[in-house]
Amino acid sequence: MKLHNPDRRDFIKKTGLGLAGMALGGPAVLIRSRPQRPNILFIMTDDHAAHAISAYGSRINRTPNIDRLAHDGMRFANCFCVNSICAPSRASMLTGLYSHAHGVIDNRTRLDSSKPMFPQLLRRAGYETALVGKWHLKTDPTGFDYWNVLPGQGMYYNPDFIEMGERKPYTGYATDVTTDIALDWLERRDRRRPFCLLLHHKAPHRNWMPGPKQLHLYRDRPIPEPPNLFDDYTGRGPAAHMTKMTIAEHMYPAYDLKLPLDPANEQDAQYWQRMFGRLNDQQRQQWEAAYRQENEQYLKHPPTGKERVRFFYQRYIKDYLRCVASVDENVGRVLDFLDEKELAENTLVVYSSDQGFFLGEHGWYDKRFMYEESLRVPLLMRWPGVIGAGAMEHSMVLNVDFAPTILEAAGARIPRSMHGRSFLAMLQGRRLQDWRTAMYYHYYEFPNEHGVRPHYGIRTERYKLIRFYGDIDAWELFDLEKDPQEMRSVHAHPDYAGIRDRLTAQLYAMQKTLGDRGE
Ligand code: SGN
Ligand code: CA
Repeated sequence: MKLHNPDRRDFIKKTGLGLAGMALGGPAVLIRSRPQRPNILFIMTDDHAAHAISAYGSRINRTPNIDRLAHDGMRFANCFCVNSICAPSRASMLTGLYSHAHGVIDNRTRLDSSKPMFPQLLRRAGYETALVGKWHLKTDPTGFDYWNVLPGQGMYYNPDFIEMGERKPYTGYATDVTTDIALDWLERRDRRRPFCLLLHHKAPHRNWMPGPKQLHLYRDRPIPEPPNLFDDYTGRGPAAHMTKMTIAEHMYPAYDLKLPLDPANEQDAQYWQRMFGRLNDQQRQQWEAAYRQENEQYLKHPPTGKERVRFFYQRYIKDYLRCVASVDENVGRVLDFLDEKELAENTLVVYSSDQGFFLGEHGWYDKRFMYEESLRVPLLMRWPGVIGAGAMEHSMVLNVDFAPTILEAAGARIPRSMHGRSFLAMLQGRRLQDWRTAMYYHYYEFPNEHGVRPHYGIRTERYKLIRFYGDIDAWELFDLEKDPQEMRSVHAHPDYAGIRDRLTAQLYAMQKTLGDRGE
């Protein structure tokens, strides 16, 4: 790395950073010798899959602002969640614990606020803390000097927020409004203390309503389809066959696909009215202008068979990516703000999502499964002077590691009870000798609207073993090197008997160590 920027050189002198890592090869890494406590800006989105970020090699969109974090910081190629659903993931990030230990095993259970959580620990250590946007943990947020959150899942248009217990309506698009509130708090914050801001977007969660500025994006541009859009689930056990999350069969025409409303479809009408009812006249006009022509075409010549699925996929993915584009634009606003206020140098910026998402792979939307698209979460971290620009990390990190890592970066104590482990050393370009080479996963919510069976499993660098339970009892084993799309379970294959037995024993051992029940 060339230190051609005089401001940067000054900064390094000022903060007592030593130059190290030149001998490591690859991007040079600057290691702090006397760390100054960084500000923490944790941007999180809802259901943003890594494969819809260009820094992760997306085939379907560009995210130039999110990519700035990868360009100037570190991209984690193998970051996974431990239970691919919203509330449990959020609780894991806050507490550093697996679901069974923090208690939020599904979206229905409440968070036990007495568990230590990193924002509250930072606050005790002298940070000013704030939370803006999606929360979804039912109980009021604790450990924040300021909080302003969306009730439940929140609304895309003209959303209500709950500011420190008081419900207030806002005008505008959720991603813009959430960013406005966050920037406003940054302006007003106590400058004598480092800050920790959790900026948590609703987007790009279902029902994928684009903002007014993005309504025409991708208009005449078809988005490439995943190769397994027409997966018929042969080669998998019963769980994949039993889902209710296919683009072909399980989307509401109006609510999900923005097709003209059929009042006879009462459920769809009710869902859609709840969302569309929020728009003001001007927003409605913009909205209708965006979908009108294509909808008229659709009604005149409704596609059938595979063409119908293709049309639905285009509708779904374009709206999803439009929501992502607004997130990207707003990430740019926040990064520009940090630059303008000269905060960028001493702020650790984290970008992640509560889980991954299926973007048509296996014919699906939604998440929940331990399959790759849903298990993997994006993780980008920028901390100038500590993380080398353009760095990439392949070690397996988990969302339960976020809390201990952030606490260590802030020089705060990490509670021993946390399951996760700090990977701060990786940010500094150092290897952690005894880092994990396998991870444990457990998804519990059942019954659920997408018919995904509860399951637990283990993923190593090469293999994934899953056991589905509930009203079924089925195992799957994937060789991710030979079958990265997880199309063919080799659980019963004689060549894999040894691996299967070894992984089964390892899975049960991990379950025991973590203290999780089987089913
Ligand atoms: C809602 C969605 C589901 C989604 C869950 C969980 N349905 O219930 O499709 O799986 O949230 O998402 S909707 O009809 O209300 O849009 S999570 O990210 O909050 O866990
Ligand atoms: Ca989510």
